[in-house]
Amino acid sequence: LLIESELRVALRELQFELYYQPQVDLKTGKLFGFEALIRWNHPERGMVSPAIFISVAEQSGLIVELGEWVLAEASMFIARLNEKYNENYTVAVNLSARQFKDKGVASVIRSSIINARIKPEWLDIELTESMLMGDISEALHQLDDIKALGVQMSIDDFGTGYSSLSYLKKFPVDTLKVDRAFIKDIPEDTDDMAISDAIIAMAHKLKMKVIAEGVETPEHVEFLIKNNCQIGQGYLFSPPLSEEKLHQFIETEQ
Ligand code: G
Ligand code: G
Ligand code: MN
Ligand code: NA
Repeated sequence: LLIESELRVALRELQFELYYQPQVDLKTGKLFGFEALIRWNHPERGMVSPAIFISVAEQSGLIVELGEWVLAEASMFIARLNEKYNENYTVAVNLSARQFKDKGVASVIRSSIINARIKPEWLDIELTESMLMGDISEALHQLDDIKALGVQMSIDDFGTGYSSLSYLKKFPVDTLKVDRAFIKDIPEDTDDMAISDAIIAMAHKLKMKVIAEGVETPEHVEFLIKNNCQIGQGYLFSPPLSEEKLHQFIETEQ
């Protein structure tokens, strides 16, 4: 596989970059945190989307090394940022299924926290529902090991996978991220509004925060505020940005 050997070179030559997408408090507009999203700055092909290379990295096992780089980089980023602005912003990092299964994942996360000298709660680990199903007791073990570090944990793309609601309450998860599939057709699609409303209400009853993904219009915001969703992420506020562009965003918006 060409892309696999290219990925090895890319790791060695640091052709990767993290972009950060702002997450905002929907009522106040105040910045809450960021999601880190990897980009591959390929010398010939330009910016390559993770949608193309993450699965190759997973299959080849390179994701473990790449994931370590992402965790280290995101941790150093949030250290710089919170120092500069004297804030407690969070940075969410996507974990892949293969990384999550790796026995060493908690110690990798711990090393990133220690090296960057950050508060563990500044780091938010994003998992998907499918990663938590299968061997539930094994998943719970991993979750508890990671949670013991003091980081936050989120379930990404919530509602699109098939997790069992009976396990949801057992997972030490702080936040549900409502998948943008349920947001995009609001306010036209009344079924999507019913589902989003139900997810938000359930999350709150389970004492979890909710982040709506794919917030693109003022109508989305209006619906989410009305239904008590505190935080949103999407193109209405900002696309994922390079660290340099992010400083401009913070200094002009906040
Ligand atoms: O940023 P966006 O374009 O296109 O991301 C596409 C997909 O890649 C998303 O599903 C996102 O979760 C995933 N992704 C982005 N960055 C990372 C990363 O650092 N690790 C993993 N495992 N997935 C990522
Ligand atoms: O799968 P995950 O939720 O980790 O990845 C987030 C993905 O959603 C990234 O590819 C990011 O670029 C993309 N994204 C972020 N905001 C929006 C938005 O408002 N609309 C759409 N269509 N995609 C978005
Ligand atoms: Mn995500
Ligand atoms: Na998502």
